[in-house]
Amino acid sequence: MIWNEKFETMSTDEMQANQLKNLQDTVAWVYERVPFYKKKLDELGVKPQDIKSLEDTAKLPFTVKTDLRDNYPFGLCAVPMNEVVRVHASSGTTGKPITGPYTKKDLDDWAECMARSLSANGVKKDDICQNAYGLGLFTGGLGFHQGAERLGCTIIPASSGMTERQITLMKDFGATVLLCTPSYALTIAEKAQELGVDIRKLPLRVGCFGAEPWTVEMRQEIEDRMGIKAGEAYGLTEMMGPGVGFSCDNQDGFLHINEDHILAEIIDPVTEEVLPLGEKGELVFTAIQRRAMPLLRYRTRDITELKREKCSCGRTLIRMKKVLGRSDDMLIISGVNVFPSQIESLLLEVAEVEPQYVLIIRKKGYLDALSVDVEAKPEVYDMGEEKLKEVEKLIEGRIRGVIGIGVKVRCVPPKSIERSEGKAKRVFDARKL
Ligand code: DLL
Repeated sequence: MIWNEKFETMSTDEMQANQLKNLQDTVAWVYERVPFYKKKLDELGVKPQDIKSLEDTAKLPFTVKTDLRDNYPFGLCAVPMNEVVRVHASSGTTGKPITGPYTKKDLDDWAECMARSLSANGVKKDDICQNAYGLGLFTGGLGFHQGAERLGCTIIPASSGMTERQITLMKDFGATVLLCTPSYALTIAEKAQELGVDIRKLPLRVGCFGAEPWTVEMRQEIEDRMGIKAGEAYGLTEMMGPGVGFSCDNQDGFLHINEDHILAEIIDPVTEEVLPLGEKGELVFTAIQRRAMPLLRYRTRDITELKREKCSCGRTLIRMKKVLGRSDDMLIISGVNVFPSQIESLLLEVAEVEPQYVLIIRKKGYLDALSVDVEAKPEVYDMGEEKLKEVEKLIEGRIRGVIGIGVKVRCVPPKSIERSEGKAKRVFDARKL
């Protein structure tokens, strides 16, 4: 269902006129209130009144992750703290976390964006939503909570973890919707099987998964194991959290962007030139309605492409292709660029293994060596070494044939790879250890 007919099906001309006005207001807003942006704009000789068309976005400075770190925690905040009603933060594996402050209106807008996202994934007022995204500083938990609340759903704020309890809740409360990361959905599916609970026979019917890259093959695997339709949410703390992009009935690997709130561009990550629709590059966002911390031209590092065609679902909102990797996740193995998602797709086609894997990069002399540890299915593992060798060779051959690199594959025992409760960590770079 379309939550907001007006904005989700608006003509492009009207949308762009609306975006321009909000962009102009936002540039003036940060110019007057955020010394970091005043300095950057002054250095470029750009005044807010120079933004006369959407193409003028290209005149604005970029914002990068280190700018957020350098201004930690609230240096980029455009409102006094007494107008900030909530702060989220991303955990960040290295360095300081990224903070996301919100005004009351920012929270209201976020709930609207989340309601659109859930609604497009097929969630309705009568649904019982089990929210297994981490509730806390992470934007996933409260972001989905507010969206489901706006829709009028019944919410089970389970948060992530305690997987056995998730299954008990799902069963006892009759959850119809599961909200969590795709890797956690797999963990839940596996635990249910262990406990002898067939999720396909429960009332669960929809999942809204996101916060990490996952392939179409992984989506199908989760749909099969749980007997549900798996929708997708995309977003980042720097913009608001989830609610930036969402899938619809047309599961064609593209996600709609709430472009009345978030202006999207694709740039060449090296030359920083804006690329036309349909070309692949780095996604750059400007928050054009946010008041507490509207970022200009934030470089996400996520690699994708945009397209603007009316979707069969009726929405006119611009679409981004499903993100399968970040520029900083890209592995360069013997000069070949490899995204972990390419390997995931291939592994999921092999019936003898589980969708549980890790990639390990080591230095072998002067060369980089990639190895893939993947769990064998229990019945395959029990067949013994010879069978495992055969499966390893099969996967090595597929990876060589499709991606063009030589890798060492190891079929490891069932349940030997750590299960995810949030964002899965699947790449270990032993060169940096
Ligand atoms: O992951 C927000 C979120 C929560 C999105 C729940 C969807 C669901 P961060 O922790 O700041 O925010 O991480 C943002 O995660 O730049 C992408 O690289 C990645 N990411 C998020 N959603 C997807 C997705 C949340 N659907 C970073 N597919 C982003 C691929 C995703 N990558």
